[in-house]
Parts: sequence; C-alpha cells; structure tokens
Amino acid sequence: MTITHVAVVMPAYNEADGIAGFLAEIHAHVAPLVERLDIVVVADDRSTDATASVVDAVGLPNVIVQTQLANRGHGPTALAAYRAGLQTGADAIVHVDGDGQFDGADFPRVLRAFETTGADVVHGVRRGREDPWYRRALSASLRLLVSPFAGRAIPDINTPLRVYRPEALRALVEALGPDALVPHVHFSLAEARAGLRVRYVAVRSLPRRGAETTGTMWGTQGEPKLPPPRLRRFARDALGEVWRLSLRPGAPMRLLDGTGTGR
Ligand SMILES: Nc1nc2c(ncn2[C@@H]2O[C@H](COP(=O)(O)OP(=O)(O)OP(=O)(O)O)[C@@H](O)[C@H]2O)c(=O)[nH]1
Ligand SMILES: [Mg+2]
Repeated sequence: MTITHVAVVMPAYNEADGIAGFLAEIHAHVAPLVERLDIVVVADDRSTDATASVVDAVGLPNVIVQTQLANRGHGPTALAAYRAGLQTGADAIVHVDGDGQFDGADFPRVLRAFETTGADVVHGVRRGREDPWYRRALSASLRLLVSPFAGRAIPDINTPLRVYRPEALRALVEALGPDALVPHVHFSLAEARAGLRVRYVAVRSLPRRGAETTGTMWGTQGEPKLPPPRLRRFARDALGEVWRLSLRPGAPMRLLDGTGTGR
C-alpha cells in the first residue's frame, strides 16, 4: 500500500501558546511525504479558547478548525476528531494530542511503519515520559487489569499518537459511540481481541508546549505531591467505563470480532 492522503487530527483546548509551532513541525515533516495532508484541530468555542483563532491564522494549507460548542473533555473530543478524519477520505488517519508532547520528526517513522507493514494501526509508544508517581501507578494498574483480557502485552495502552487504516477506525469508532472518557484504552483492547495488525514504534515524549505546564486532567497548577481530586475522580470514572464498555460479558466493544474491521 502507498499512502497518498494523510489526515492528522487532534483535540486542543487552551493550547494557543504552543499549537502553531507544533502544527508547523508536523506539516514540515509529513507534507513532503504525501500528495495531500489535511490537519483537523477540534477546539472549543472561540469565545472561551483562543486556540481556534491561532490555528485559523497559522497560514498552512488544508488546516481546519472544527469548533466544538462545549468543553467535552479529551475522550469525546478525540472521538470527534477521529470522525472528522474519516470524513476527509484519507487513507491514513493520524491522531495526536494538541499539547505537542510529541516530536514532528518522529511522524515519518510512524507513517513508514504503517505503510511498510500493512498494519491496521500503529501506536507511538512513548519513551522518556516524566509523569509523577501516581500517573505511573495509574498506568501500571491499568496495564495489569487489562492484559488478561487483551491476551497480549500492550506497551502504551493509552498513547494518543496512533495511525489508523480508515476501515479499522470506522469499526472502532462506531462500536464505541461518541462519549467515552478513555477511547484509546478501549481501542487498544479491542484491537488486540479482534486480531487487528498492530505495530509499535518508539517515539519521544516531550513536555507540553506553551505556557501551561499541566493538562486539563489536573485541575491545579504546578506538580502536586498527591493525585489531584479531579484526576482521582477521572480515574474512578474511567475504570468503571472500561469495565462497562470493554470488559464485562456482553460489553459493546467485545462484540467487535474483526469482521467489521476488514479482518
Ligand atoms: N477541544 C478540546 N480539547 C481537549 C479537551 N480536553 C483535553 N483536550 C486536549 O486533549 C489533549 C490531552 O489533554 P491533556 O490535558 O494534555 O491530557 P494529558 O496529556 O493526559 O495530560 P498531561 O500529561 O498533563 O499533558 C490536549 O491537547 C488538550 O488540549 C476538551 O474538552 N476539548
Ligand atoms: Mg498531554
């Protein structure tokens, strides 16, 4: 397969400081490889978030903002971004977070792995993450919880840097619905169980770009010693959701058997 059309999609909320540089970097590394590169940024209502106007002013071809009227959090916004990517007709849909925690120079390697292996999905496996102990503990618990269900080790189950074949992505997005808090965890599990071809490429993890040092999950400034209440609530809700939508007998994501995904 030769990729000619790539869509890069990303959620972005209050990323006005860092997003222009990140988009320019992605464009510089990906546009020369393909005939067409679309970039879709799903951002919040312009009246509350300058990100949308910064993206509008970025001056790169085929970069669009899809405005969301409400702040829906990362998961539903990522799912809206995936749906927008599917509508472009691209033969590879790349998801990445708008906070710029990846290096544009890694994108060509990830795309090459997608192209040369014929994978359904490639995960960018983050190296050099600098998370506090409780974020690492949360990731480790999640890994322990889901690996018996996945039947194989998944090195970075929640990574936001992924490349999807549209058929596989469409099946995953349709099965999950629009509101999941942790779509990437559900996707990783379903990919393993449906027998999709998943490839893993190590990529650099960077600090957030821009002035804000913490993301929307934290609810406080700086680096607190204990998990902030917002993160604790999120972790509880996300674990419940993983059980409900992916793990329990009859869960909707368990019904994906690979047939709808092109396997
Ligand atoms: N449009 C939109 N984007 C969002 C929303 N919530 C999060 N995002 C974006 O989703 C991405 C990931 O959110 P983060 O808050 O950075 O989550 P995180 O990466 O787990 O947290 P950090 O490790 O602190 O960066 C970022 O690019 C955010 O701007 C939302 O409600 N709306
Ligand atoms: Mg982040």
